[in-house]
Amino acid sequence: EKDQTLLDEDAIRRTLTRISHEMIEKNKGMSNCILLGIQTRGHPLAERLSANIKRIEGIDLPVGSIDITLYRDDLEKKQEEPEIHELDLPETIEGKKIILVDDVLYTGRTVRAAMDVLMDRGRPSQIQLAVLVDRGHRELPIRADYVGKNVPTSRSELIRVNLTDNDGVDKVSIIQ
Ligand code: 3GP
Ligand code: 5GP
Ligand code: MG
Repeated sequence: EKDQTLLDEDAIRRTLTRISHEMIEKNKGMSNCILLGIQTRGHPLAERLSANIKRIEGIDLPVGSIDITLYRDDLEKKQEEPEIHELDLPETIEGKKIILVDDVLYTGRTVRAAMDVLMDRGRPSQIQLAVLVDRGHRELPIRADYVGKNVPTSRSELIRVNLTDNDGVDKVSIIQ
């Protein structure tokens, strides 16, 4: 197993700081926004972005989480509905801007399923997407508004995302 570090602790912190500034600029101050972390590791990332935005802009952004099993409608040609294990919304999403946060963006199917659920639960005014790593290989016309790092990968490579909250260390690496 070959393991190459892409982002260390400092790089992750700086990347999240940069994305926080991008969010504040794009949303002109962030009023009416909700951060929604995709479990597992999207959730602590959303909490960190919220803390950054509090520090920079002085605004308390609500953070929710969504736990979703990977949507696969191409698995052995079997239709599979996205399985939502949990949706924790801090408040009504009606008219709100929802910013989805995930660790890795790959085919785009997880994000698509998350968007489906949100549209069922109300009418957000806008949905945006932030990811720590975009590893390519999209199977749907989905792109992120905020990207920590673009990492061209082969399908057999794997991005390992370690966050202190789950893994005791902050580190992103690529595994061959
Ligand atoms: P996460 O829950 O923090 O996102 O899906 C469980 C874990 O397996 C994920 O952690 C993710 O880090 C890892 N993982 C690696 N490759 C894949 C993949 O192709 N699909 C999914 N769903 N998870 C993957
Ligand atoms: P997608 O639905 O875009 O194919 O995959 C996105 C989800 O799968 C993310 O929640 C992410 O955690 C997980 N995922 C896909 N590929 C990888 C990968 O290489 N590394 C990690 N850590 N997660 C991945
Ligand atoms: Mg994830």
